[in-house]
Amino acid sequence: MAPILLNSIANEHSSYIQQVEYVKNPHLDSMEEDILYHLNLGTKTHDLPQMFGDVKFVCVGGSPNRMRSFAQFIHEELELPGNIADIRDICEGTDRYSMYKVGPVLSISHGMGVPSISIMLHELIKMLYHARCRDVIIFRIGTSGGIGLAAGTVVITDKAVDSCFRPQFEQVILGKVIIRSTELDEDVAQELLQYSSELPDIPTVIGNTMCTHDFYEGQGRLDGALCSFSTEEKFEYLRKANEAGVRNIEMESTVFAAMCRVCNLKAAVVCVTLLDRFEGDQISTPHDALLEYQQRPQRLVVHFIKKRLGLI
Ligand code: R2B
Ligand code: URA
Repeated sequence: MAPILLNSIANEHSSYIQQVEYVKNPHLDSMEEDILYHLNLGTKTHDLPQMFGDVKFVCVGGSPNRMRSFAQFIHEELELPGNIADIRDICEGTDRYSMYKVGPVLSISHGMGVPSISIMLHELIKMLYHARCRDVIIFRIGTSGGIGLAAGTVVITDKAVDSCFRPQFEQVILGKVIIRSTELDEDVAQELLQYSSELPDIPTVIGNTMCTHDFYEGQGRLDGALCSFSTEEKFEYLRKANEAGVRNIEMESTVFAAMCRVCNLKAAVVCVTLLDRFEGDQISTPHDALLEYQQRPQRLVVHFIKKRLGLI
């Protein structure tokens, strides 16, 4: 089946250019009500413009607990009034995702892997549209496996690439393979890199991020329940990835980049490496070190937000 290339997105952008930004779906306008099922929100049950109209920064990450801690951290850093214990999970009626709002920042969990983040993004992007948000920047803050980098290094994604090192996301729609570009916002990435130099205890690089559909064999690990390749083949693959500019591996960046690009949302991916895949497969880093590493992308993004808000 020949894939259909939507890379230049000419169709997707121009045919609905009159439509309010962010959503790219002509069918939405004819719906009387939009139920954002997995977020437990809806256009008839919630006043979305009132709840979310002032959102300017959206941060998404895999784990619900990490995104709650991030919301509390933001609350402290922005010196917002009120108690952090009062920050409530807006999606508490469902256990699919968690969402917290602190001032102009939204913190949402997306679970693991492409299908999970993609469902969340469809509903989040529609929510931003219904809430009439403008000029939003979205960040994925997460963890990853490094390629030739010391554990704890933060990687700002230049290009999100697939398992064959191509900057694209393939999806089967109506039985046809559709390809979308995974380019991220270059200016936001450069600005993040520049601010990282003001945080000297956070080693940061910019590079390509490979997104896979599996943590074990899909990332060339030898320690899964099954493994169909040799140690030499694993290292050859990692070497090739390194040559293609890949600096880290995770499981959501391509669909995140592709959907945000089509929907006109400025997006960046900032992930910390938990290990160097040239040195091993198992994540044996001590728990406390892992916790500190996971705060690094959060600290960099908070620094960015404070700069943008003119607080520092
Ligand atoms: C990073 O970490 C998770 C797997 O452990 C996955 O969601 C990802 O992208
Ligand atoms: N997340 C991944 O997807 N891979 C790793 O190696 C570590 C975290």
